[in-house]
Amino acid sequence: ERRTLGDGAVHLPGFTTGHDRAILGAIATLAEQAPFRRMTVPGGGVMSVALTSCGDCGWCSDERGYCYAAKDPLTGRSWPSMPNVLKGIAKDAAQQAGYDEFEPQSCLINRYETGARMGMHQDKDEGCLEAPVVSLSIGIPARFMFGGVEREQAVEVVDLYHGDAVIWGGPSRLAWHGIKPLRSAFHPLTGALRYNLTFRAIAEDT
Ligand code: MD3
Ligand code: FE
Repeated sequence: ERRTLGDGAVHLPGFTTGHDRAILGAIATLAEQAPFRRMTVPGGGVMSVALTSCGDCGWCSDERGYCYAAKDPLTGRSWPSMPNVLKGIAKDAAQQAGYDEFEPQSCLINRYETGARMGMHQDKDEGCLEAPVVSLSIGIPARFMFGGVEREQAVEVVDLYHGDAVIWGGPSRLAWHGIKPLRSAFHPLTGALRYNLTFRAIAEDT
């Protein structure tokens, strides 16, 4: 099944079906090498979401701002390489949405506990904004807020469930978006947790 969520946003409900255990196994192995951590944001707040990354670089935040860095600031080591199982699923999802050439360099993995949220933001630290972002949702559901390219545009709420893939390309690539505080729920594979994986192409000089 393939739905259109918005201009350039393609939703593939249940896309990861059959790969869930492989995805969760990969996350567990990655987290041994680059643990989930909550990062500080400019202004001094601490994110409620815990995150880690794999691939050539990883998304980082501190008091000074956001960037993609080749080394994990927590361990001082390079981020673990992107597991082939994850890269393959992301490339297949992108292909379904018409992006045959998508080559993700980085995968950001967000981990939500009950109450964790992500405020409205745009993703534009990647440099290559022509490439889509592929997201995979695993575990308990989340209420995703999907706005427009302008901050003032109306926000639509869309539920994202275990196994859903969404490919954010075209005009949706710069849409404002966020996640409402996670409601308490249980999923047999993750317990009370939700994971979101986002695969991104990053320009060299960012
Ligand atoms: C639309 N993550 O990591 S996934 C993020 O569920 C992020 O953890 C949320 O926003 C999460 O930056 C939302 C859906 C998503 C991800 C990336 C996007 C939507 C996007 C990038 C551009 C446009
Ligand atoms: Fe985002």
